Amino acid sequence: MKIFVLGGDGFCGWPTSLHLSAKGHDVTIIDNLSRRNIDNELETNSLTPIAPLGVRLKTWKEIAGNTIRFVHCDIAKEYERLLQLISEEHPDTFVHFAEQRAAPYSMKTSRQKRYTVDNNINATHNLLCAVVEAEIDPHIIHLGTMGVYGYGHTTIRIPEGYLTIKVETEANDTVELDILYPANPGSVYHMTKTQDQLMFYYYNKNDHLRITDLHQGVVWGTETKETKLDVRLINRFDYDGDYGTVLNRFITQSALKYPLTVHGTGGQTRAFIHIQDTVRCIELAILNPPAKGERVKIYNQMTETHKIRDLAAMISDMTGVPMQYLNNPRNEANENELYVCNDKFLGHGLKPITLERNLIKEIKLIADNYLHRCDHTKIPCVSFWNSERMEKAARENDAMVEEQKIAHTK
Ligand code: NAD
Ligand code: USQ
Repeated sequence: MKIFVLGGDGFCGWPTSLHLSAKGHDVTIIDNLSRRNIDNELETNSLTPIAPLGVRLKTWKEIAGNTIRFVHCDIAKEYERLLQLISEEHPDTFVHFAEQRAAPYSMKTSRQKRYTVDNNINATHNLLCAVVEAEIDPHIIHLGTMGVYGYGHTTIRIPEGYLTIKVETEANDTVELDILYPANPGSVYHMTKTQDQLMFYYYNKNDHLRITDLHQGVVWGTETKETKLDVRLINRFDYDGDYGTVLNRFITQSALKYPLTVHGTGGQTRAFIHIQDTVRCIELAILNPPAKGERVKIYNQMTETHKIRDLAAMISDMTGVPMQYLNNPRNEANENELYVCNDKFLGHGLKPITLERNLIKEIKLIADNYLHRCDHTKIPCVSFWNSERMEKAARENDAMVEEQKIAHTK
């Protein structure tokens, strides 16, 4: 299959590109390298030493004998270029990762809020629009988020995208409707993903585009089967306060013996998936495309749920590194339950990598190889969802953070 991987230089996109190429697909990466530029802007870096994309591709050719092509293109801004590529190449499948994906980054200031909206909404819309204009019928797979459902106190098991509801009619009987699960974004970033859903709904209805939307949980881990083959293929691993996701941050912190940074009570429940399972799920989605005329196919791409404080306690028990409870910079519920339906991927044969059995391996990988690259000053989360959160943290947290820093350097 000819596959375009949009955002193929990123944390999920790079291992996916390698895996699809290893399976014999003809892969082209389209990326504007904006993620690498944001590292420069934030003066931070991946904990793992990621090679320039040209080196990554040359290494893959050396090792696997396969060519992955690269096109530098900003799909949110360079519509004509994207259209030309699609019209000339006629890809069978698109895997669309090309968005600004960090919630804290999207909440920093009006500049990052506006960038996230401009980039993510235009990237998705340009892709849909170009596919229609090129008059082709590919399968479009998008990486969405579990965060579109929100994190209320619900005891409902979250269905895969659609909710069946019963509504009373004017004639006093009831009709059953399948609607998109009500959107409840928790950040500007998550809001763009809820907007993506509507664009998919519309282009599927109007232009019969075949679309799969993967509502993915928090991804953890570093390496996959292919990225392990050579150090120049290594995947990125973010640990900083903006891009580091919670479990990868806890893995880094425990290796550093830096008290684990639990926001609020840690009663937030989230869904998780290992990066190797991400790659496998995308392959399964490619192998199971929707039929022409079928509504947008939605999968919940996650394998387990945990409360943040339970994860921190699990790692603390394994490593002896204490936990610290910090004022939560985010405007989110202190406690929530989360029950998620993920039957579709399990039905396609996914065998999940479990957190309990693999955490120690990840901690050891980081501790043994990359800790010297960590800049401790980049660990605190300094993006606040609103001014009340910022003021409260400034009043109560600073002293605590200072104490932790001192304890850590002793
Ligand atoms: P990432 O930031 O590492 O990768 C995104 C890639 O897209 C980068 O290489 C970036 O340069 C590129 N990109 C961004 N905007 C672009 C544009 N306008 N044109 C071309 N390229 C562009 O992010 P990731 O962690 O790999 O996430 C990939 C996707 O998966 C995102 O859409 C994200 O919302 C989703 N997702 C990620 C996670 C996670 O925990 N990492 C969880 C759920 C969903
Ligand atoms: N958290 C901590 N301590 C930390 C960092 C985070 O307690 O040091 C908490 C946060 O407050 C939040 C939870 O952990 O309650 C998850 O935060 P996160 O940064 O791991 O994940 P999130 O911001 O939700 O975003 C990540 C990805 C995003 C993806 C999303 C999937 O960056 O691209 O869409 O996970 S989901 O969470 O299911 O919406």
